[in-house]
Amino acid sequence: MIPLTPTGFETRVLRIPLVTPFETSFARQTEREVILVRAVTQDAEGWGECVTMPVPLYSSEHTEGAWDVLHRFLYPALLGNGPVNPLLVAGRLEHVVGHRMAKAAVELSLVDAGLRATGESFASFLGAERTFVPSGVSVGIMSTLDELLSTVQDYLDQGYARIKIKIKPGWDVEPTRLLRETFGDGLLLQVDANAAYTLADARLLRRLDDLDLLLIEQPLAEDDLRQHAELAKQLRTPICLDESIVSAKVAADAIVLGATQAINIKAGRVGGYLEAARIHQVALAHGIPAWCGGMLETGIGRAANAALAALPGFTLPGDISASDRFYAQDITAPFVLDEGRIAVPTGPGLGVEVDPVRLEEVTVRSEWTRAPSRPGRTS
Ligand code: OSB
Ligand code: MG
Repeated sequence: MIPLTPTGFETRVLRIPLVTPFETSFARQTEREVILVRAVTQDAEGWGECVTMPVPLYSSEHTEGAWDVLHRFLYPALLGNGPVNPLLVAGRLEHVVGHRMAKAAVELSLVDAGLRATGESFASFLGAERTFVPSGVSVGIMSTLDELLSTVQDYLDQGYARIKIKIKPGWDVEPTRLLRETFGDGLLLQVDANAAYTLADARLLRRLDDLDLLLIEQPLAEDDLRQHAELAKQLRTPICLDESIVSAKVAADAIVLGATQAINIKAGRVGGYLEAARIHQVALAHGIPAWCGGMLETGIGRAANAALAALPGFTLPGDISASDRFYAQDITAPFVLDEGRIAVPTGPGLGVEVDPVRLEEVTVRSEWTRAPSRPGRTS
């Protein structure tokens, strides 16, 4: 990829209303607060999405923290230091510990700019082998079983290829069994606990074993690798780690330990799409199925996810739903379902354009950071 000289970054906090509240074991969301990064370089502009939430409940990152780290530590490492190879951005930011979601957004904005400069699509750059990816949907915790049934029925009518329901203690075996009994053996079904259980719940979780689930996602805490390996010995249902997998290194450790039999790959959680692609290689090499997770992305992150999910090792349907699953109006043209699939963008870079009017409507905070003027120059 061509080296770029970044001249500035525009950072925006967006708040976009959700079409329906989204409840997980850790939070109930009615809007998506997200950070959008625009890189301006001498050759082209590019976009990145920082998938932090306003509260540090899914992971340790959150909006205000990411905003601070972007402005005080990440942008200064890239501005005023000459050309930057977008593929080496992660290395330039490595001295900052953690803050992977913020790093992922910066890297994506420069990779997008680099690809737009040469006209190559992100999918082609990553080595995508598919033009469409199967679309799964993540269904939040509901207040009643009836509401769950009608919601899932509606998604199936729309053509979604796979259903994932969020579970927590008190909302686990019963709703999952009801879905299996109602929709039959053909339904591709999985559950996501977002770390809501402990190893002491093994007996309860074993009751999911006869429901023929594709997998159970992140039953235990983020740092419970060994305990996930213990739990795996007691379950037939494959365990799929999400929160725990923060790098390719941890992915390899988790696989070898027997802690994970499938992997949810999210670029934000692991520090960028390049690390995400490496995790996919690790999974492929071990014969472990991988799939692309989601963080209620806008059209920017959704476009990037579709490209990532088109790599050959993404063998299970991802959480890449149509835009209208979350948003009545997105900041790009919406992604739509086509026979249960999403089309992978083919245009330069991420292949989607941000609608400036909609962007302005949903922006609650914005700031420009420019490269410092070079010392020694008078004009
Ligand atoms: O655990 O996969 C998760 C959303 C926010 C935080 C964590 C998770 C999720 C989802 C939604 O499940 C996936 C999507 O974007 O469709
Ligand atoms: Mg998850």
